[in-house]
Amino acid sequence: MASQFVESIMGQVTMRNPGETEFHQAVREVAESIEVVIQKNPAFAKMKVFERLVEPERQMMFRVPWLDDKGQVQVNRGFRVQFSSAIGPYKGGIRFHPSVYLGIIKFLGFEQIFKNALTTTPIGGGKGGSDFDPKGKSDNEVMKFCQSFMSELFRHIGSDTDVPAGDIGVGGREVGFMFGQYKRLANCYTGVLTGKGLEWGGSLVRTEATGYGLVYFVTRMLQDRKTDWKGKRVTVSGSGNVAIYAVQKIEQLGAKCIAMSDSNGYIVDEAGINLNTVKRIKEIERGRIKDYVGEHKKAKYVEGCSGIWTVPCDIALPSATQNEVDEAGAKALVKNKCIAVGEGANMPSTPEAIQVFQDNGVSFGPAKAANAGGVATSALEMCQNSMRLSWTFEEVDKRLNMIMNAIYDQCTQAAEEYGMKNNLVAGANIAGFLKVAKSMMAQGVV
Ligand code: NDP
Ligand code: 2IT
Repeated sequence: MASQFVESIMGQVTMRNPGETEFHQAVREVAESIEVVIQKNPAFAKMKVFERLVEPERQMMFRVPWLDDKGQVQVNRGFRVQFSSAIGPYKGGIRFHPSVYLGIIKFLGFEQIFKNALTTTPIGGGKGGSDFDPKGKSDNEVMKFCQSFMSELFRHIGSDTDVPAGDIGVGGREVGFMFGQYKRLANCYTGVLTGKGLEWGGSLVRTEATGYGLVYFVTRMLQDRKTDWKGKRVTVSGSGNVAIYAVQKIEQLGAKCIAMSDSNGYIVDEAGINLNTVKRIKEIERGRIKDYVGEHKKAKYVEGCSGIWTVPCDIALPSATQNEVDEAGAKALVKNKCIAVGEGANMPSTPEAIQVFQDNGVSFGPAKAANAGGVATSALEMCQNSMRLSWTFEEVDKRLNMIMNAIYDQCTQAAEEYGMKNNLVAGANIAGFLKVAKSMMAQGVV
């Protein structure tokens, strides 16, 4: 039964943001978790802290015109939602994918507020993107698009204002093109984007950070079950930045990845997926996961990506996109005795799927906490840029590991304090919210 607080918030949010279903989903989950906090702290209710948080501080939508290789004019739509600057400059990635619309950017920006608060670093929440599809585009077209996108975005961002980074469809190549255009327009060399190349202000470990951080977080979940990665069979959906480096780290810790996917289908390799092949296909050739079976004859390819959850595994790391694990997928994982799910992607599990995991004793690490290693290392990149120096790989990796452990501790402690022991969804939402809420209370009605 939904409470009056949740229903009143959702009434407002759905009325003001019609049709933005992913945003509604993200807000509902946080509202349900933090209701107990509001009850305990009437001042938060009086000062309408949560009602303010669900309204972005500022949102931009803009035209992105560019010329393709045939000389034809193309028009895309660009977005940047600056959600909350309560604890630091807006911070969050940029997504280029044809499915992007305001509702997706808002769900991502909203979640980013609490994720960033959990990282222990001083960064606010924001997100951006475009419905541009980099797939099948030449480098020249991607550059033209990125330059046009930044020609509008540059006036809204800055190293102490809003610091974008990568997300789906935005990696080192795109960050490079956007940075080049920013620098030219602003006449200023600052760490305005993270995920930069190592030669021009990037941080070691940022490429690996989300996947590594996810694995560090799930390590703690496994420790709580008195087990570890050794000998575990792991399914990792997606085959992009997050998925690849999660697989690299689990292999180092003695587990084996048996299935990966892209938006067309999934591969199963019982011998353990050969990560070098996947890296070459995805990072260099920009090919499809299907290409893998051409080189590894014992592996099989299945068309359609949702069936990946029916592959028996001990641990699942959904690392592709939102709502990729539904109730049926969750039930298949439970049936096959999966013991832990760590979310590498943002909001990959539907509310029904999360319920299935929680009802069946599957350890569940929610995205806001489990995938925060990427943005946390972005904050470390900002720190190094401000100091104009660079730390070693070991130094950054050590800090990332400490941060993921600190996030885990905050989540478990908040869950326990508010009577929901072991519920990391509630713990993450509560701990993230408390930090932001206290800052908002101190800063007055803004
Ligand atoms: P990439 O673009 O590197 O890879 C995305 C992967 O997910 C690809 O394999 C892609 O397949 C697949 N995918 C994307 N959209 C869909 C879809 N609609 N249906 C099925 N599969 C899809 O992105 P990242 O690895 O960076 O991001 C993956 C997830 O992790 C996202 O949810 C992102 O928000 C989240 N995340 C990323 C962070 C980062 O630092 N990069 C940090 C924290 C979270 P295909 O090639 O077919 O499109
Ligand atoms: O969802 C995320 O946390 C990211 N895409 C990373 C954001 C960042 O600013 O590094």
